[in-house]
Amino acid sequence: MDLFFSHNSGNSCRSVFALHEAGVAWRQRPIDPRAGQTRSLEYLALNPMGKIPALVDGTLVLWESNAINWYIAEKYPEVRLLPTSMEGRARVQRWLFFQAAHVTPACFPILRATHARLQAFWNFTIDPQAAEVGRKELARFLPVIDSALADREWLEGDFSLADIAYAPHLSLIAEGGFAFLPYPNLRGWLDRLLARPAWRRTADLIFHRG
Ligand SMILES: N[C@@H](CCC(=O)N[C@@H](CS)C(=O)NCC(=O)O)C(=O)O
Repeated sequence: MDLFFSHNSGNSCRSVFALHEAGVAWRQRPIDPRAGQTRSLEYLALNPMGKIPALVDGTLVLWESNAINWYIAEKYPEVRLLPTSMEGRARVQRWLFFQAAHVTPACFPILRATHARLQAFWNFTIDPQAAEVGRKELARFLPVIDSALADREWLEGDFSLADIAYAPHLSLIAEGGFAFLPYPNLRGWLDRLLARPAWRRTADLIFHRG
């Protein structure tokens, strides 16, 4: 399996985290968007959006980090990154859609405005008003996660792709100074996520070497 990713990319980070949790062999294919490598004809043939990450496994070419993660979880069921019940898998999917459609888009303008290393790497334009809108959106979304974690360590009881999905962008806004004080269950869960050995290896690869 080859994973094409970029340093300083939260979405790449999500799939690298899943691969590290799975503990399987994969080939690192770092590419640099600043050097136009995501726009090369070779890469656009893998992902016509020119976005990262993308996975190649034999004849399978896959983009969208959560689709990649779902494939990893199904390919290596013994790692148990998904619940075994149909209902449990449906609930994990709900968390993945919630992350991709709501939480991460709200985090983006906040991390653009607050995260110096990512600002420098991606040459972000800072929009304070958009960051404020993001904060208001998160004030609606984060209590949902905080409540879900009131009586459990992980979103669906056992650690799963649902937890993996949120680590990159929540950790990035935390690094930018976002206050999670009103969300103690969420803060504890984020700390548990970031303490996992697979996360530490992931953050080292994605955020500390680019
Ligand atoms: N929903 C996609 C988002 C992928 C994405 O936007 N990746 C960013 C890097 S974090 C990217 O490729 N940015 C460069 C671009 O849009 O050209 C996923 O989860 O894989």
